[in-house]
Amino acid sequence: MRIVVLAGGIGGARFLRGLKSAAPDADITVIGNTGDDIHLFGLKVCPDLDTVMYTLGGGIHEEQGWGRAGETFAVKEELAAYGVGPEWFGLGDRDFATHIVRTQMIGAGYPLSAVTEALCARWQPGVRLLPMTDDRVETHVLIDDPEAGGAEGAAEGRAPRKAVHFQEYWVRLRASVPAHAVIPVGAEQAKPAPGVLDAIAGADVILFPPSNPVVSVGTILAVPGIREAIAEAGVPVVGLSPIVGDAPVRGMADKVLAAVGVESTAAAVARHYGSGLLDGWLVDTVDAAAVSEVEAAGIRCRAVPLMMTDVAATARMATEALTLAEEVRT
Ligand code: FO1
Repeated sequence: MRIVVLAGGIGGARFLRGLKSAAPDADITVIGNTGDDIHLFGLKVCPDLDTVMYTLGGGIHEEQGWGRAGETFAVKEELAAYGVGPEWFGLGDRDFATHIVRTQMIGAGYPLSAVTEALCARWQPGVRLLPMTDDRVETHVLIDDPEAGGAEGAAEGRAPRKAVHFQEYWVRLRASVPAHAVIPVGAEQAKPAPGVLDAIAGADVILFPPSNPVVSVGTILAVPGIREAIAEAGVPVVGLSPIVGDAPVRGMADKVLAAVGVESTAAAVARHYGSGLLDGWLVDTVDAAAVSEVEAAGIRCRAVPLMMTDVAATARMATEALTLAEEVRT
């Protein structure tokens, strides 16, 4: 069975670990979000690609869900000693090696897809990991400009706003201020990476894991051609809600959902994707009341446990998603 998964960071990577366990013989292609990418210290950092690669390759810092296990921070400390920032983004020594290899290969003319394939040759994640595009896309978030009157100024609607890089919004600001817009800068000019459209066209099933529907799955869908390819693939598309009991299981999906006018509920996210894209949607058992609302939107829905407490629980979720896919397959 050929499965295509649109994955963001931590939630997507953890789901993939369960999917591999539930479908060990499946041919899994992951289309990874690159909108979180950031250029620091002259290096290109790809958080979501690295989280998938490290998690499935066995190198992840398990509690954090990002970065490498067994990290040291000598380089980060030396950079700080030189007064070279930013200090708010925790890059470890082992992780730096990944960004050095990536940046060196890109500098030699290799596209990000080839670089990702080369890095995965070491990590053997057991899936084909494709960046959504080889072109540069970086998500920015529009916030109230704290230097210009901040939130109270905004109350009168007069404070100017400014765009900050997604990583600054999420890591430095801890998503603590309202996001007025989320802009995947460069998405309109981006092209799907080699292999992406072929993988979608050749899929038997397409899954949206419990990744952030705006800044992860949403960013992948913003690359021209990808949303259309999925809608026209003619195979079941099944998603798993990242929102459980009206709150994101992890991260700050509610902050960016508000930015795009979507309420933080399992049903609202399904409607946000739409029945033109989704054939099936899994909500957690605490959201069982949402099933009828989702079905009314033309999307088959089932309530099952969605907490990825361990690989076995996640494998059960993946099995439920694949089962629902077979039910909706016309
Ligand atoms: N997340 C944090 O909350 N704090 C960090 O210092 C941090 C550093 C970091 C370094 C490399 C990397 O690949 C990811 C990192 N992340 C950090 C996570 C990252 O912000 C998110 O994983 C994704 O961008 C969103 O899924």
